[in-house]
Order: sequence, then structure tokens, then C-alpha cells
Amino acid sequence: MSHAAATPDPKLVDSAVKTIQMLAVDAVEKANSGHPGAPLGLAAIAFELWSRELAFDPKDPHWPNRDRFVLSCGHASALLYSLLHLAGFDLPMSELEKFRQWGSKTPGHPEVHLTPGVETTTGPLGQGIANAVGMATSLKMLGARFPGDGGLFDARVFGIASDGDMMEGISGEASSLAAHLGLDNLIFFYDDNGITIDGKTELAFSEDVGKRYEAYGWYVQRIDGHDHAQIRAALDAAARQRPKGQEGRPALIVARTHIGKGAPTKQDTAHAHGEPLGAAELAATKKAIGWEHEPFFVPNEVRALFAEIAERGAARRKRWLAKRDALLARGGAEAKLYQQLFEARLPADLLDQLCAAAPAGEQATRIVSGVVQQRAAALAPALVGGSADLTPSNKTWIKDAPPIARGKFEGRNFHFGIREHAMGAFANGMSLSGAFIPYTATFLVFSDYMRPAIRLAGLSHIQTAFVFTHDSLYLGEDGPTHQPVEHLWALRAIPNVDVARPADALECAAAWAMALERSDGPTVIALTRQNTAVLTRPAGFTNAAMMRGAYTVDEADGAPEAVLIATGSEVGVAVAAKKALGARGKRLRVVSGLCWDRFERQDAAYRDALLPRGVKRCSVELGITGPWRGVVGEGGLTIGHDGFGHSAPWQVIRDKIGMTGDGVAARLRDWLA
Ligand SMILES: Cc1ncc(C[n+]2csc(CCOP(=O)(O)OP(=O)(O)O)c2C)c(N)n1
Ligand SMILES: [Mg+2]
Repeated sequence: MSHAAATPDPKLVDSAVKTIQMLAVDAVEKANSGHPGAPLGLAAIAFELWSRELAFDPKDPHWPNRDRFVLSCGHASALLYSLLHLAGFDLPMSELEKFRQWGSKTPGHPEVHLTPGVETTTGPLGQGIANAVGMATSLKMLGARFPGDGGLFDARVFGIASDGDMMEGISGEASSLAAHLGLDNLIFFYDDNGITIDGKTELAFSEDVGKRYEAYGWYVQRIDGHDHAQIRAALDAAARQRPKGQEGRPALIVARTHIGKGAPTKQDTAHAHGEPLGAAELAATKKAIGWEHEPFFVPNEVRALFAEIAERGAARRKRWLAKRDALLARGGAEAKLYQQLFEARLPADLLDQLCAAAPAGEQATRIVSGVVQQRAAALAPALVGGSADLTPSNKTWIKDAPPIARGKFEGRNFHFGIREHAMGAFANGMSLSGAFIPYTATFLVFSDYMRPAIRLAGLSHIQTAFVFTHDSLYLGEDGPTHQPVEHLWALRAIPNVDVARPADALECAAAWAMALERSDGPTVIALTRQNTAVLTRPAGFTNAAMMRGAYTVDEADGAPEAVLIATGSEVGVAVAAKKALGARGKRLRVVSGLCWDRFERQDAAYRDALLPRGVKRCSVELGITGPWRGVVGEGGLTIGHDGFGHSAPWQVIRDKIGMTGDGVAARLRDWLA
């Protein structure tokens, strides 16, 4: 590791900090909307971190061994945009002037897919710090995978968290896991300013956060967040000179700061949090700190200082690229793995290879998914993941790969513990590392505990596979607390989230192909606990048909009189119902809606061919029916289950609710008549 950067002249430091502060408050003022308080209070910390420690190159925001900066308190976005602008990322002043406006690269909260240099989308408090834990783990895993020539990866993850981040439960889950894994490459500042929106934190928050983090196993320091000497000393201790006994731990620097620092009447008040300073207060603030410039002003010497910092980062990246290129030139296992992780990630015939691995016979889709996943893992070394303490139920363990543990990052399997909230955000952070395709696993009903992370994966175009087993009432005796009913549609309702619910082994293969190939958003895979029927595909079927998201599994004799659309375990039921209808059933087409989101993206010709206009439709899915009404339309029929479930053996539930071939056939007979 190189030395910390030399400390610039105090006058220049002062000028740089004021520049960061004033760019942020000018942006908020011009937008007449936003959060000036945190940028004012955090500028000193941010400056020291970015100028002294953070390794970045604005010319290549995605350089794999860059240090990451995570602003978990995304409401302080103006601070990040000031930094990115000054540091030379592709974020011109015109973008700061368009803060929070339509079409700008400076939205209200940082968005990773939108703004160069933003490492993750933050705004829902607590998510960022959990993302950071996933990022730090990924970097450790990369370090373990490329140990040659002194090691290729040594990047760190730095971040800032606010009171809100620390109050949210997800940060506790993630921080507990970070300490358990011994992530000494994770360094966070806690912006301990004693203020949230409602007023002083003491209204609702009285624990000693530092002590809590010490109890997790973090290295905790306490400083004045405006004292540059203290900030530097704490950073150096966390990043370079760990005191004895503090090695192998993530680091938290609890920094006492003043929200709205320098604002004569708003400093240390909740008014500094979420409203512009206003013309009078802004003028008074500038006067108080001695800033006599027009809005959006950057002194030349500050520009020059940041140019120097960027130079340093560029040189660092160049040295790293030389090392990386040497590794690639050496060839061998490390070179091949590097390419598999960062470049040619998947074989062209992935789907067919996964289909070839799909086992025959009547089995639960969670079981066959577990078999297919082994082939997926063999074909895609980027695939890593685990379960929130339901590994034996989820069947998601990658065989022949060890678990990830403190000091042991060669493996591919995680024991996330019972921490669903953090698991989702952790996986998103891993995906953002650029090297891994992470998956998570738990019961479908507990997707509720992961929903914020799944939503952010959709919003941020993050490739994460969210595996959920026990995907219906048929998990049985555990009863309604564990039985998902609205969950499939609740997940489908999130934009840019694909929900795949395979009906059999072949569809499990397709679902994994979707999850691995879809790089611009997350894929949910919903799997059954119980056996599903063996399906016989019609003549002319090709594996690729499944990738359309919906396709015919059982064709009508001639033009169909009606189309049955079923998913997962209900596809076999629909086929059985068709059979039970005898001659009448011959005129029914059964469609598997493996991934409805994908189907809706198909061209109109395909959609109209599969679901011809004017032909009646019936949906069959063991969950809420409301959203299916929009699919089946007027005169359509929806068969499912509205309301909560029941604690009973699954076959009893099935028979009681009539979700059998005969039961569905009876309803179809009435409807068709
Ligand atoms: C999950 C979540 N809940 C609520 C909010 C709305 N919100 C934005 S900032 C904030 C709290 C502000 O206090 P703090 O985190 O201490 O930030 P500071 O005002 O000190 O900058 C809240 C409740 C949010 N962004 N995320
Ligand atoms: Mg606060």
C-alpha cells in the first residue's frame, strides 16, 4: 500500500473545504430543494478522505481496483456531486446547476447507473452501508482469487453514514456480518451530528453507537469531524496503521459534526437538514465563512489541487493496469479466471448446457434448481451466493466450493445468517463490484424483508439473482405466516424486476439462464417445496422458447377456444384439467407463464400469437388473482387464492381449495359453457 498523500497547506485545505460546501449549498439554493446541512457538516471529512486516501481515477470510474466511496446518507447528494465535479469526473458545472432537475445527472439522491463516479444508489437509509459490506467482501474475494505477484486487488471501501443509517435495522445486520467476516478494508465515518428531521436525535435515539459497533467487533474511534488533524489521524489509523489488537476489523470513525456548519441561525438545527438555506441565510453563511464569490465558484488553486489528486489516482490506476496486463500475459488459471469474471462471463450455449443438466422425473423445483445451479456455477465462476440460514431448504449450496469466512475468501458460498434485509443489499453491493453475479436465498414470504434491496436492484439496473423457495401455500404446515400469497405479484409490480416461476426442471434451467444472462436488472427465481408434474412439450419445442417468458406447453387441436395461463406448480394442474375435460379440453391451449415480465417485453406479433385477441383467457396461479384480471380481461377467469393461507399438509390445502386437475376442470366447464 502506498503512503497517505502529503498534507496540503492549511489555507488551501480551508479553501477546498469551503468550495465543496458552497458548491453544494449553491446547488440546493438554485434548485430551491435539497439538503444543505449534511454537506456543510461533512465537507472537512469528505475532503480529507478524497484527497488523502481514496484511490480513484475520474477518467475510468469503473477501474476494478479503485477504492469505493459510499454515501449511505444519500440525501447529502449535493456533497457527492461537488466532490465528483471537483475531482474531474464527467460531471460539469452545468450539471450542478441542474441539481434535482429533469434529465440531469444530479438527481435528488445518487443513482449509480446515471452519474459517473457514483458507486451505488442511496436514499433509503441503511441500504448504502449494507451495499458497502458486500463491496468490501467482493474485494476480499478478488484478493483471494488473484494472489499472484503480490496480489492484484487491495482496494478498500470508504463511506459515510448518518444518524438515520445507524437507526435503521439493516445497518445493524450488515455491520454485524462485516465484523464477523473481519472486513478490515471497510472504513466508515458516522456523521454524529445529533440531528434528524424531527429535531434532536435524543427524541428517539439514546444508545452509544460507538459502543454498539465495538460490541459487533469493529475498530471504533471518536473524533471532532471538523478538526483536520483528528480526521487525518483517524483515517491513517483505520487505513494504514492499525493499533495492536484492532487488526482484522472494519473501522468506524464516530465524528461529532455540526449539521449546517457555518449557517448563522440554522447550524445544529433540523432546519439545516432538508430545506435550502434561503437567500438571507446563504448570504450570512458566506459572509461568516469569508466567501465572497458568485455562486458555483471554484478558486483556481482548488482546481489545481484536485487535478493533482486525480493525477495521483490516474498514476495508481496505470500501475495497476500494468500489473493486470502482466497477469493476463502470463496466462494460466488466474488469467482465465480474470476474463471469466470481468469479460467473457458466460458461454454462448449457456441455456442448452443448463437444460442438458436438468434432471428428469417428478421433483420439487427447488431440488432440480439446485442441480441446475451446480452446472451454472461450473459455467460461470462469477456466480456466488448463499442463504439466510435456510441452506438445507433452499438447496442453493455450490458443491465443491468452501464457505466464505473470516480470512477465507476463496470460496463461493455464504452463510448470511438470519439477516434478509442485509443479504439483499449485500448482494447488490457484490454485483456492483463488477466481478460477481451474486444470488441470495430464503423463503418467498420473506421477500418482504428484502423488498427495499430488490427494488433498488431494479432501479439501479443491478444484476442480482434472488432465489426464493417455498413459493406458495403448499409449504403447508408452517401456516399463513410462512405462506406467500401476494408475493409473486408484489415482486412483479416492481419495475425492472423479472420474476421467474419455473414449472419443472427444464424451466429451472431457463430461469437460471435468465438470471445469468440478464445483466441490467435483477431476476427473482420462485421455486416449489413440493413435487411438480412432469411436462411433455409439444412437437417443435425448443429450449429458446422458454426465454420468451411465456410459451405453449400444451397446444389446442386447431384454433384454441380458450387459453389457460399457468405458472410454476400450476402448469401441471392446468394440463391435468385440460385432460380431465376430455373432448372439450382439446380446444384449450395451455401456456406456461414462466416469466411474465419477460413475456410483456416480447414483440406484439409474438404476444398476439400466443394469446390471440378475442380468445378467452383463464389464469391459474396459487396466489392473489387481482392482477391476473388485467391479463385475462373481461369475461376471463382467474383461479388462485385470495386471502391468507392455512396450516395443514399441502395435499389437504390443495384439495380444500380445489387446485387439482378435476377441481380446475369443474370451474372451466362452467366458464366455457
Ligand atoms: C428508510 C428511510 N426512511 C426515511 C427516510 C427519510 N429521511 C431522509 S433523511 C432522514 C433523517 C435525517 O437524519 P440523519 O440521517 O441524521 O441525516 P442528517 O439530517 O443529519 O443529515 C429521513 C428520516 C429515508 N431517506 N429513508
Ligand atoms: Mg443527523
